[in-house]
Amino acid sequence: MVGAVLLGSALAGCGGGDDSSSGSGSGSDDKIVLGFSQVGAESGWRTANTKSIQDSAKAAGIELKFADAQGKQENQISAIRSFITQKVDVIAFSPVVTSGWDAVLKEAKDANIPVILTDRSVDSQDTSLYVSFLGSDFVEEGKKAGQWLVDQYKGKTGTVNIVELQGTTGAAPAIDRQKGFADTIASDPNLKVVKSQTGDFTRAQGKTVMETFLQSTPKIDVLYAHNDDMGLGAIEAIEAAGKKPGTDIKIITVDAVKDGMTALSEGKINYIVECSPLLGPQLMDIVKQVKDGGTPEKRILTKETTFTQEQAKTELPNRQY
Ligand code: GYE
Repeated sequence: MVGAVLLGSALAGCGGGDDSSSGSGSGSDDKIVLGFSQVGAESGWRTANTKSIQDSAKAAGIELKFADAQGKQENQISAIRSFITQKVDVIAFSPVVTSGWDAVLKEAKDANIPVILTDRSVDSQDTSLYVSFLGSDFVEEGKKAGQWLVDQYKGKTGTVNIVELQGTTGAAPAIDRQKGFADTIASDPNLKVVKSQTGDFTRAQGKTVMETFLQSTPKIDVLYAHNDDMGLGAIEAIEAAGKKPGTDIKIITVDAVKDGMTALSEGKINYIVECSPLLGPQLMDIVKQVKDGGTPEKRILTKETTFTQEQAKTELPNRQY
């Protein structure tokens, strides 16, 4: 991505953009109305993200119209249409999958309502359909997960059988976390992904799919799960199969929510790549900037780290989510 910036410096410039929206100027005492369409409540990450958005809207004095799409794109499209009808000032949403948004985004544009992508991206060629995209670099997360594995097996011989629990099919974090990981482990021909299937980012699906992996694949050395929740579900399946998670099967996950960090500190997970759900405060800053006629950066990245088992023990007491 060209022109990506890290948070902090991202919101500095306030251009005198061509503000054609109504309500700016004299009526500026009025509360900004933000319509937000959330993916659902599929994971600990999502719950923390929802709370962050609700809390920070309140703190910023922004009126939030919040819609939970229960994992369905059609619900997100209707929510966005309803926000357009209600003439909200700004629309933000976390697109469940990357494709299929052009029509509704054009409707918002024609109605002069700016749209901010939060957390996940869309594959629209016309990038003027949204003003900014705030969220993590998921390819980078996949690379970090892969690099840890490459380092673990450096100089060792023998095939390493990896199973992968993918996120929601067609979702940006599933596509990108798979790609970053695959590209990185390609440097070691011993590292082989033998099974890869979606667990839809949920604990229940993570467990079910891991059960089938365990049945079909006698030798599993490593599990790479695209989020903590699927990894936690898989841990239950591994224990039920009489194996020791973290020892018999090494586990790498993404997110670093409290439950994931707890399992990491207990030795059941081996490595977690952080993905921060606390996007609310930055989102409210962008909303205000857009409402004031400013031009936010097109791509705003969240700053993230990684955790080993030792680091998880130190970090756990401070974890907010
Ligand atoms: O990693 C997963 C959630 O889009 C980054 O969605 C988010 C992902 C997160 O369900 O736990």
